[in-house]
Amino acid sequence: TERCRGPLLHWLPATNQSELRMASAEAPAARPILYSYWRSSCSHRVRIALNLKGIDYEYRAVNLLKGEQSDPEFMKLNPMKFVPALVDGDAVIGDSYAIALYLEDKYPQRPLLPQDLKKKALNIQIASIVCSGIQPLHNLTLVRFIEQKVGTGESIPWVQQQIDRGFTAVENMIKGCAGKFAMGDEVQLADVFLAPQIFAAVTRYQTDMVLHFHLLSSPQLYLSLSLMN
Ligand SMILES: N[C@@H](CCC(=O)N[C@@H](CS)C(=O)NCC(=O)O)C(=O)O
Repeated sequence: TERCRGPLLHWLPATNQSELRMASAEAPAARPILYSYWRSSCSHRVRIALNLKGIDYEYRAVNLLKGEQSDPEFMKLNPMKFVPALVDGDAVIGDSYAIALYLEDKYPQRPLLPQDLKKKALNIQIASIVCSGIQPLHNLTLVRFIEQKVGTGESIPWVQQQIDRGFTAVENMIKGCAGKFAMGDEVQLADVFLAPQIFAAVTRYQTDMVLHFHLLSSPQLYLSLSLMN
């Protein structure tokens, strides 16, 4: 398919190929392009990771409320009809978790994962809890479904319950290692996933996060992480 084909050099005649290779050797590398929606916590994770790593990128808005995620052109980038999607050269990645790991490998500056294997696994486990055990239980499609089938306002207590359950688990897991941030005094992958989830919980779902913050030495500093986007 178009997504998997990679660079199209092999379609060109031999002379043009070498000219193109020379030109691309001199041309500055194109900036990665992020397809994102401002309120999307999944996109927010990627924006924080890009900013922490100091990667210059082009922002392209996909308005979820207008249904732009179902645009056939966008679906070539993410057939799941979700944001975010990242295009970096010939790499097309349509999932925040995959994007975060890709950025970590391709742009090793300001690492998000520690060398220590146990801490690395804990970071990955927490990121996974957010992206498979919390956020999918309150994504736009599900919230709309609950509002339509169960009743107006009925999605809020459901969402609060899912967020509270996930954060209670995370809170237990970070006991003993939390500092200014969840895994210590440095921002790590777990924080890149937790901060947007907390931001959404507080600003959109009126969730009381105070209980879950008592382990952190600086909740205000932690919240400011979510403004890095
Ligand atoms: N596992 C995916 C989930 C992506 C996802 O659920 N994105 C939401 C926004 S945070 C979305 O695009 N929702 C659109 C919809 O539900 O129609 C990821 O982490 O990127």
